Amino acid sequence: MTDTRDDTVHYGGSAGGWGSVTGMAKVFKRELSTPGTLDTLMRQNKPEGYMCASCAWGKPASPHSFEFCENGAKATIWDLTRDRCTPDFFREHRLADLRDWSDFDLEMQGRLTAPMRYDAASDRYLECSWDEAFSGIAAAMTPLDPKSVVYYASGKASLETSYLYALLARAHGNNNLPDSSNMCHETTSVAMKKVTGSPVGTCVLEDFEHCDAILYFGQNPGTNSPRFLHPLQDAVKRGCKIIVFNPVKEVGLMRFVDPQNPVQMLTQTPTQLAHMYLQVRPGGDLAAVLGLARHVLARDDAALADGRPSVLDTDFLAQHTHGWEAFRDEVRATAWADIEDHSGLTRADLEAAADVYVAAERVIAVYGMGLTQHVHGSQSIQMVVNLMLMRGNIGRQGAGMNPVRGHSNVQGQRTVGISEKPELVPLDRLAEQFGFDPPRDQGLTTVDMCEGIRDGSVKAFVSLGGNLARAVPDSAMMEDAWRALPLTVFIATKLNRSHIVHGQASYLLPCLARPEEDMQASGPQAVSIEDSFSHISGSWGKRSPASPKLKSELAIVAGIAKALLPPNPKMRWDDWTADYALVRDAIAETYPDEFHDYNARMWQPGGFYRGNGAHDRVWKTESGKAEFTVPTVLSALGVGRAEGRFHLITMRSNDQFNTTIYGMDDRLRGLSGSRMILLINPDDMKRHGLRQGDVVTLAGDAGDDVRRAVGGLTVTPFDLPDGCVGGYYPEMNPLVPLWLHDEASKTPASKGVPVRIERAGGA
Ligand SMILES: Nc1nc2c(c(=O)[nH]1)N[C@H]1C(S)=C(S)[C@@H](COP(=O)(O)OP(=O)(O)OC[C@H]3O[C@@H](n4cnc5c(=O)[nH]c(N)nc54)[C@H](O)[C@@H]3O)O[C@H]1N2
Ligand SMILES: Nc1nc2c(c(=O)[nH]1)N[C@H]1C(S)=C(S)[C@@H](COP(=O)(O)OP(=O)(O)OC[C@H]3O[C@@H](n4cnc5c(=O)[nH]c(N)nc54)[C@H](O)[C@@H]3O)O[C@H]1N2
Ligand SMILES: [Mo]
Repeated sequence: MTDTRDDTVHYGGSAGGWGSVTGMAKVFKRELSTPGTLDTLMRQNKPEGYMCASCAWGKPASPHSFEFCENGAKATIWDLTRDRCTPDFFREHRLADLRDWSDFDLEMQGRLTAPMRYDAASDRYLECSWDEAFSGIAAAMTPLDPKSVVYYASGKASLETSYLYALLARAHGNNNLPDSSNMCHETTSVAMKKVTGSPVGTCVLEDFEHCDAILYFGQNPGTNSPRFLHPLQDAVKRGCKIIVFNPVKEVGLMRFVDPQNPVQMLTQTPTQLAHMYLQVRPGGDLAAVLGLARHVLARDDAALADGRPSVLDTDFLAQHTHGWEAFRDEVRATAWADIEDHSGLTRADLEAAADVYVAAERVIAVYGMGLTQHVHGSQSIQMVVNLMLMRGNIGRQGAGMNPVRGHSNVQGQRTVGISEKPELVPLDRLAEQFGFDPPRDQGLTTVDMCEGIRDGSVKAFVSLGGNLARAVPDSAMMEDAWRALPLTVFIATKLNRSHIVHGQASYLLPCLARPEEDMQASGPQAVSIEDSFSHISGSWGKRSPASPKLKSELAIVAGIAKALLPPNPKMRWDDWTADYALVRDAIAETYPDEFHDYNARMWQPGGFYRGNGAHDRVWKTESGKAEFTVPTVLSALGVGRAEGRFHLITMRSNDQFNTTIYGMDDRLRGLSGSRMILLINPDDMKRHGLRQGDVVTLAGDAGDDVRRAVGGLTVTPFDLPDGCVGGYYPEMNPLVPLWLHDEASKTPASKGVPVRIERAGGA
């Protein structure tokens, strides 16, 4: 494995290790979190414990004694801060002034404590009662066409809340239920569903104990799912080979020191994770995987010529797949020169990677935003499926597709009905269960919603968590549009920019965070969430709430529903709020195959498995088989390469959770002090006459007439393929055109944004 080139910033350390411990301690100290935080951390991701609100990685049945990571701990500590953002704060600050504040400073005010409504006369949020908030929201919404109202969810709220939220939207009369998944793994939901019949990953956590090779595309576990490093380390120690495809040399995929292993901590001898690290061009995975497939075919030809058995799983191909011949012929017809050009990788490297694939009995393909956030992201995912099908690597132990989900319950929200796609929801059953007529038309995705906010067809926006003003593409251009909305409603734990870029009428409704005790009429309530492996676990909050005026997310959703909807004895909003077990009974009635005996099974160690057709080789596709697909392109980029154009990768630092910025460090990439940086290859710097420390502007180069720019970026040499640059999300979001999204799912193409570099005083 080659190490990072020495003329770039680099971090010589490893993921995990002492760095992760000090990273945690820093936030812990600054946040002066409430007593009992340590107890919460000890119960994190344990059976009968508290399920971390950071990422969606699986919860093992036999957890480590510290089954949490640096970033999971940061997320918990961030929720349990002592700081409070009370109505007094708004007495001191008009919203116009807060528009100049950074994301970091806004959230640093601490937990929101009381319901508030926007007062235009004073340009402030003023405290109101919960009843005033609910009746005010209902009064503002009632005159609106229900189709002009959007119910967005950021993927954190529990299954119970999410189910009721989706019911609220449908009973109100729309399927406008986009969620953060629309900017994230919607590509998976659409692409995987089409070819495997399952919209989610096909693996379970135990598969990592049996795989011989892992193909690892565009996911950064060191930062985004650090608990994954343990199964990866164990797999490597068993002899499993990991082949990484990523334009960025992520330390988390190279070296890991297990903070739970005293010997490794004291000796600081890391486990080398990646067997090969291939710095593919952004969007080049499609060509790279096609190259692997081409070499697998060559190996098969050679085997058959020598009278050896086929290297393909011919029985599987015959019994379980559709479209094989067309795919095979396309692969044979594709020239290596094109594969090398689009992937940026050499034929020799791709052949070596393909040999690892062929030698492995069982292979898992892991992926994240590096595949999903491209214009042809769906085709990249389907190309990986093609390769996996060639050797029957889906639907058996130790093999399968493993998309790593983001928010802790983002997959679960889709499972229980938060979807703008009515065909994915059992509407007939809901109609029968609740005696109403659910709308049947397509709802709005996040991108559709942004377009609707811009053209005025969307009138009201309800946000169950999240910070869309910052998370969406074209964020600068969107800000004026948000402010023209007649109504915005935010259910949130902390103040963020979306609340400041509010509609003409606006409500800010503070909720409990998951570690906090949720006391209702029947006693304390647990909630449940679904992880990336389709396992559902219960979670108890035990800490005392940040303020006595907080309500649970579920109670807030029920409060809005009761005020807005006509009475319906089958929609038992009060009973549901009093006892969440009744909500779980309703979920089990809607989805009996997956959620039967829900209230008992949610406490099973490791969670209960809700099942997955493709995992059992039951293909719920059009042909009833797993589908091979023939790609129409060789690169996932929507706007191709050209002289002077770079493709921007928008990245997460190790010190953020999406739009929540914990600090200015990106420890694992050896960067610190500022997020306004432009990462660029030293050869490209030379070619463009740039020096380290120059301050430049990035300008959009997508070919439309819109001026998009982000200035004040410090040039920082970094080990990247030529022709691409890196910068942080959400600071770079003004550069992502709203129309640049995955062709099938509309997931914004945040990893392949066409830009040009401008120097002060012009281009
Ligand atoms: N601490 C922390 N944890 C998080 C989050 C967080 O912000 N902070 N966010 C959560 C959420 S919502 C999500 S969705 C996940 C996101 O987790 P990831 O899926 O890991 O997402 P990113 O960090 O955006 O990008 C992943 C990787 O893709 C690489 N990449 C970029 N372009 C390409 C490409 O064209 N091809 C390939 N092969 N690789 C490419 C980048 O270099 C990066 O290493 O993490 C979740 N967990
Ligand atoms: N350029 C670019 N854009 C991207 C991405 C990218 O990689 N590049 N990634 C995309 C992805 S993968 C995602 S998932 C989206 C994320 O988009 P969102 O999910 O909309 O954003 P978050 O930053 O996760 O939301 C943070 C806010 O949620 C609120 N919050 C936190 N905890 C809770 C809670 O328990 N309950 C409630 N009600 N509120 C809470 C707080 O007020 C906090 O400020 O961004 C997308 N945008
Ligand atoms: Mo995400």
